[in-house]
Amino acid sequence: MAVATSHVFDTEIPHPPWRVPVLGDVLGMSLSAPVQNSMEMHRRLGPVFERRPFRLRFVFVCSGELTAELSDDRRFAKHLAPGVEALRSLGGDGLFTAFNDEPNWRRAHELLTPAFAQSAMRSYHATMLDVTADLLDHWDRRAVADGRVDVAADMTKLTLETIGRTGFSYSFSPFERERPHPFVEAMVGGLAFSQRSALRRLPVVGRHLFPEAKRQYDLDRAYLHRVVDEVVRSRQAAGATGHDDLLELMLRAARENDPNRIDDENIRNQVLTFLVAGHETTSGALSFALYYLMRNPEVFARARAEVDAVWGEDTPAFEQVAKLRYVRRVLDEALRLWPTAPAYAREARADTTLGGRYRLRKGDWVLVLLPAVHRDPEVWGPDAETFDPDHFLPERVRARPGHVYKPFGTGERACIGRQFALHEATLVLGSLLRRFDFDLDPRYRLRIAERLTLMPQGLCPTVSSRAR
Ligand code: MNH
Repeated sequence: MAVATSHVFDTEIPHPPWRVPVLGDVLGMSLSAPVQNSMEMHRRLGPVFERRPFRLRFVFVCSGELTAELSDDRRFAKHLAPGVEALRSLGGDGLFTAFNDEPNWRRAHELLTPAFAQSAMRSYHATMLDVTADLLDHWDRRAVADGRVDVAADMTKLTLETIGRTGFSYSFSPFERERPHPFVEAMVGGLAFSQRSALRRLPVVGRHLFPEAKRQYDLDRAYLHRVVDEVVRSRQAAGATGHDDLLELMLRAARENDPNRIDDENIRNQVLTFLVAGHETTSGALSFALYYLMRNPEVFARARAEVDAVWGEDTPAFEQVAKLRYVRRVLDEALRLWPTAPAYAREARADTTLGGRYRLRKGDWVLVLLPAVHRDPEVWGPDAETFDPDHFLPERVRARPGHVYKPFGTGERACIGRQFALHEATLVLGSLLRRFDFDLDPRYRLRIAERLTLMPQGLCPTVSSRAR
């Protein structure tokens, strides 16, 4: 395929052929699978390329070396790419969607960071165990029925319940429902629509696109706000009753006139942000990890042997979770191949040159396409595409350059929930390995659904009680 180039950032950057007036690079684009579609582009166009749908401009970075350079916080900062900025209609100035210079970002960051320290994780452990037990019960019941489970759906139930209960002492009662909680449906609908809103901002035709969808979006958004307000109100009605969670931190700061206190509207934005950011990505990570475990019997056996050796028959104590070093490497490796938050954007703080070659002016930004970065053969060698948890053996991690593995983003705006997610996911994987055997149809081919995050689609193995 011919490679075309264009002048942007004062530098020639490859772009797909067939660029046409007005529409730009829309030919060959995909609304339903933009990440996988861009990975395909990367294979043809190399480590840096651009796509210009309509008047938007996306420059993709796919190499480890450039990703490391972009991690220099003195030269680059988080940028809200159009897809993330569109989420502000739901998340406002909540942590994930706040602009760097919005005062509520620093206040909420200072206020909530202690809730994600290692010491705080300890206090969530019991709740995480409870929610995991609910999942195990649910799968026990499935195992005596036909055994079929929908991995992604059940992982999503689990992770939403975990953040609901640990963060806000609120239960969605997920395993008592057949269908997803309406919160999840409204969220998925709201997220999908907000992504299309970039198109709705196009001149003239834009606001006429998706009129039905806009009405549904308004309903979804109102519903999400009702749930959040209900979560907050049920707490305020209970008064200060010894809850020790994210919501309590925020409400207490307001009561006690803490310098980092945030107002009611920002609290609402944070609650919604945490309910959304705190579950989809972890659910996907768990689902991909289970997929690879089922497809790699040797890895499965090693992981299970570790759980047996470290946990035995006991309920794992807090400290025993991080001791599952191999299970953790399975997760790291799943998040390498399919980082469930697949991209983030970085902008130049001042005029600069990236990679000694791409001249960026202050404010110019690029997208780091993580699944491509994480498969850079310069960093990962010839087996970059192969699932192998030993990629994360300590000596191999030490031998690699820094800042080339970024599933949780980078710098000050990196994921606040990293420890939380890893503790939860390791605990759940360990528990499942110990309790169940899995049978995945050998004809199943990994398909990946893209919303904001990546998720395996149609992953429905049969589970049975572990053969002893
Ligand atoms: Mn999380 C930011 C990935 C789990 C809450 N998260 C980010 C970013 C990535 C990310 C990447 C940075 C995005 C950017 O630069 O624009 N997060 C993940 C992944 C998992 C995950 C892959 C699970 C696996 N995240 C969680 C959990 C929570 C959470 C769990 C909450 C309990 N994440 C956040 C918040 C931010 C964030 C809040 C925004 C932080 C900030 O900008 O201050």
